[in-house]
Amino acid sequence: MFDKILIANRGEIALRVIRACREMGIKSVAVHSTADADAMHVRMADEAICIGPAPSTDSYLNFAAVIAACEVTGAQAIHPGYGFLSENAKFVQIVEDHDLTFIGPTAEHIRVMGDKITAKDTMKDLGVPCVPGSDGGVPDLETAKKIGEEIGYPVIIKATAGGGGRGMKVAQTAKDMESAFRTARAEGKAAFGNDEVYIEKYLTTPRHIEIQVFGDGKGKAVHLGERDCSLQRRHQKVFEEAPGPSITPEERAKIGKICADAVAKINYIGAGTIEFLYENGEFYFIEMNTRLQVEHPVTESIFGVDLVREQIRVAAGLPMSFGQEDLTINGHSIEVRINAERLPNFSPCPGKITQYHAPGGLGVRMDSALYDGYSIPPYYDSLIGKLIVHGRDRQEALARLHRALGELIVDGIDTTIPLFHALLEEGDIHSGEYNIHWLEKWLEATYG
Ligand code: MV4
Repeated sequence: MFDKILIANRGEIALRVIRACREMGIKSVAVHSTADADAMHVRMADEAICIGPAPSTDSYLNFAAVIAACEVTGAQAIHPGYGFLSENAKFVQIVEDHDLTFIGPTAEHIRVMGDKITAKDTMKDLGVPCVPGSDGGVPDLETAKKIGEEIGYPVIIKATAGGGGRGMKVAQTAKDMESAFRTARAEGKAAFGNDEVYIEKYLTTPRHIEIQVFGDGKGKAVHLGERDCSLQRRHQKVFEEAPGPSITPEERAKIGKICADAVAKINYIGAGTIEFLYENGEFYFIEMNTRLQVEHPVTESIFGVDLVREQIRVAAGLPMSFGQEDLTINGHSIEVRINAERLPNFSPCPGKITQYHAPGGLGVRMDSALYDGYSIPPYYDSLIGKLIVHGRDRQEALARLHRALGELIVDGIDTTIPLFHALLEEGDIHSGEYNIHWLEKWLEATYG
């Protein structure tokens, strides 16, 4: 096992990893930018080292500075958290070249899943159900139109280097194909330097269901059920739950086994998320995320496992501490993302926290790096906390969420807290009847 792990991240996820390290008797090293000298992760880690100026390109994304911080402190492994370097295959290669351990998948797995066409090809070959569409990349408009006729409109054109909603265009009819095709291509080129695109049947009212998988890198893998993350605004999730209110135990077991078998077959190591669109009882693969996700706590809550501890174990070459037969669901969990944002436009709202009070009590977990008097810097993500509740069933989890939101105090800035109070008044949220378009429609109807 490692003696010392460097955490190449900040905020709540850095604390999350430090906590796992401390429970495992592993020393932790925080890295920080000059803007984060007073940040909680710097205080909570055993050691901290400044790796550059405020912009993340010069600090949290600076390969050389992160590697040098390992050499200076003697850290043997790097946990990337989510975002930043977590899905950067080039960085992982450099980590390995320096005889350090990246706590996450191999550079090769990150590369394969980072290119959406290769990811889909790979998953299809492994028996994972995919959205009907083009067989790989679509070279020109003529081919695009032919595929449109074959699969039927509406279709969606997606940039292979995209993901998370960037470089996607819907063509409702054949007439839209030319502009949608050109725009998706141009966006892929401009944003990622890659103009390759592919085409899928456009699903009009799906849910976003993602399956948590975990592999030991040696051909063994499990699934930890699904999360329903359909409540999103502009591809940013705001409310996530597990289990999914629309998924039956039989469906879970079936798609879960398909996913676990797929990642076992490729010797996947660590935590991964296989994203699906779910419509009319069918799952359609869209993307795989090769990292720990923001919403991993809802899965931890219902399975009672520590996913970060497990990531560290397998990275150190130890076996996973559970098998599929040990994994049973207990109750229901919901996470809401507390962002430093002003409603109704969700504009970033950094600034000084004059008062912070975290909720507590049975079934409440608050993952946050906030403290009284902390100033949220303007340089980074607006996520400032995650409130995760657990109950014996969905109704109890919702009631607990309502109670915990009432205890939470974040003063001095605007946050997304009022959004969740408002959502808890909605019948569709209580019945669990929502899809990927529900939130944007509701926001439009509610705030105009
Ligand atoms: C789709 C789709 C409908 N049909 N693919 C958006 C982000 C990226 N992960 C995939 N996305 C979508 N792909 C097909 N074939 C609709 C979306 C989509 C979406 C997906 C999940 C959650 C929210 C979404 C909001 C708008 C569109």
